[in-house]
Amino acid sequence: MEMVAPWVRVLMMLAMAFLILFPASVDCMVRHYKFNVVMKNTSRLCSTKPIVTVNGKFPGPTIVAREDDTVLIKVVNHVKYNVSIHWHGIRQLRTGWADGPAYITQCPIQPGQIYMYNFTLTGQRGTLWWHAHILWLRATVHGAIVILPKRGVPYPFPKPHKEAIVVLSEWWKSDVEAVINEAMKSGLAPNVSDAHTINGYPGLVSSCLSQDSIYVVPVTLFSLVVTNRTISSYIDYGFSIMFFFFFFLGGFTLPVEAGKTYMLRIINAALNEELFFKIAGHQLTVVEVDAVYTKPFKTDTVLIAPGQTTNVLLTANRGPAGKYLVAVSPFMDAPIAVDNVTATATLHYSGTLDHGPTILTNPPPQNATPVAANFADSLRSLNSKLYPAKVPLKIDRSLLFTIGLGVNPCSTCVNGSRVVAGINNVTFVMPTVSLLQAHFFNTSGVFTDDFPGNPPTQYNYTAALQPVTNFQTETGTKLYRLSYNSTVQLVLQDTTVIAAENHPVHLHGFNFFEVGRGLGNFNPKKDPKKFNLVDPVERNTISVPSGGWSAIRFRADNPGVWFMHCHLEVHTTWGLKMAFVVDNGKGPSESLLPPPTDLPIC
Ligand SMILES: *[C@@H]1O[C@H](CO)[C@@H](O)[C@H](O)[C@H]1NC(C)=O
Ligand SMILES: *[C@@H]1O[C@H](CO)[C@@H](O)[C@H](O)[C@H]1NC(C)=O
Ligand SMILES: *[C@@H]1O[C@H](CO)[C@@H](O)[C@H](O)[C@H]1NC(C)=O
Ligand SMILES: *[C@@H]1O[C@H](CO)[C@@H](O)[C@H](O)[C@H]1NC(C)=O
Ligand SMILES: *[C@@H]1O[C@H](CO)[C@@H](O)[C@H](O)[C@H]1NC(C)=O
Ligand SMILES: [Cu+2]
Repeated sequence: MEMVAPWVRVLMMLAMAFLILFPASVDCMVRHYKFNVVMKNTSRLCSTKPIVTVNGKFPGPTIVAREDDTVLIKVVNHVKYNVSIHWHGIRQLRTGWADGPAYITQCPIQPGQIYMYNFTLTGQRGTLWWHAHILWLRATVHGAIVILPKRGVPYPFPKPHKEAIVVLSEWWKSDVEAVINEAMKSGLAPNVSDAHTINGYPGLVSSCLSQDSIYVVPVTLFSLVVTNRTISSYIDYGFSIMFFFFFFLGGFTLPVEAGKTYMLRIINAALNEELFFKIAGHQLTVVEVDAVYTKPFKTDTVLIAPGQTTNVLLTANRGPAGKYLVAVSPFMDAPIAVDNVTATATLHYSGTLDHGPTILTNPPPQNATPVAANFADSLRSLNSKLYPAKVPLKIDRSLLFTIGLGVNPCSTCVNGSRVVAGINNVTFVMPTVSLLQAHFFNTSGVFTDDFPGNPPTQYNYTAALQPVTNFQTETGTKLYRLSYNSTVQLVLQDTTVIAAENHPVHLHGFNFFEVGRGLGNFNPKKDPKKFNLVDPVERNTISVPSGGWSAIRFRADNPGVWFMHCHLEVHTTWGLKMAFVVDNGKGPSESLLPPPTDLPIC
């Protein structure tokens, strides 16, 4: 037997003690977390500002649980803003009250108030994440959710030596709420961010080189919160994932040992930018996206859109020593301004001198459409016996939604007009009470269920030039009603109104299969013949290609009100959003549960 440190032995003994004390009962447990939403002065890019955080951390704490566990998160709002938190990608079967988007499934948690999110993890395993779902607070209010497989169930790939969470984000030197408020007033696009971050740090950004001083702060990647089971879950997770990271102020460092394989759980928490992720000299093997296993495939570049998560295996096969650059850069293949600053981190082989050279890599060009398309085309569901792809084959509802920008009159705006966005020419208007409450209590006057299932007028959606007559949108709080368990095919069609752009569309409450994608206008006669109905990728957020379309399918087996929106925050703000209302079924477990007693009121 290998020599183990005394503290490891102590932990092992404690683990055994717990197994004796809590036999089998640990099969599915209740995990308690407390999220204090607090301001925290934070310095990046040589300047300091107060940011909204959970528990003073940026990125916020990681939630760790197993499939079948129930998670209770008590959110306490200590800031001046209204707050709500979304558990991005969690199915929330019958528990829409815990989904989180403000004014969709709940009223906001007002300053001084508390709300307990209560949900069970069913049929999902992998990486998801949580983020604020109100205003632009998710810029700094976000963190990882790790769903481990059920106890004793292995990953469908070789067990990695260690795991690490890699949260990608954007940083503005200005107050983020001031950035979007300024844009809403002018009717123009908001300022792009000043840098991207990897686990909170931009790395070597030339505009700020005074941060070379190295601070080494060991930080555990997961924070297990005070609970009666703290120690058991610590051990439970600790053995598989205990992993210390070192934050250098000059950037984030990922320590590896030559010959070992690591799993990176990558999350794009950026507000407005799709990102490329690359590590110099190393191939990555994609094994899971959005908490669904994929057929493993090797790539040197990962494309990840806001809202998406991607697990990759990284084999440290370049040793025995060396330092390799990790680069995160934007993907934008439309004439739209983005933050073009590359964030950097370092892959550091153990035994390498800190001051040695780092092997560099060039990020793909910003407009590298082929790199992006190649990545998207490589994704396939694992579709194994244990993890089948249950693609709906018979379709009850076939929908076509155009997604894109528009321009509406605005007398107080800079140009007398404002940029808006919409779906099927509807710019969604947020209600002042929650849609789920209005649905559950049958309150009239909050929404209508006449969202158009097809574009109200047909035109060449992807024409090089759009006539000005296509610019204006209609406004309203319109929902699309689905009966329980109906199967839906939804074609998301980008438009070239103002400009074609790649939109990462996120559906709450469901996973869907992307059965097809293409450029130009969707052809309902020809394109379905090429659909992949065997092993299409299953996920919760899909990047619709710029000037193209993506066809998704899902089964409406989750009663409630489910938001669907572009996960570029600027487009959501401009109105690229709608919701599905899914009626109750007839069976005993086919209806929405009643609201919890502490549900915030408006
Ligand atoms: C942040 O710093 C300012 C100026 O030093 C101070 O007034 C404020 O109280 C600090 N805020 C927090 C949340 O620590
Ligand atoms: C969480 O919700 C379940 C129903 O889904 C309920 O039985 C349980 O009491 C709730 N727990 C708390 C702490 O509210
Ligand atoms: C946005 O950028 C403009 C031009 O650089 C600057 O004048 C303005 O102050 C910025 N707005 C915010 C909120 O930082
Ligand atoms: C911890 O256990 C005690 C006694 O069993 C119980 O009263 C308390 O509510 C539990 N706390 C949590 C956070 O579950
Ligand atoms: C917070 O939410 C409540 C309920 O919707 C609303 O009345 C209030 O105006 C909001 N506060 C702010 C500062 O927006
Ligand atoms: Cu979301």
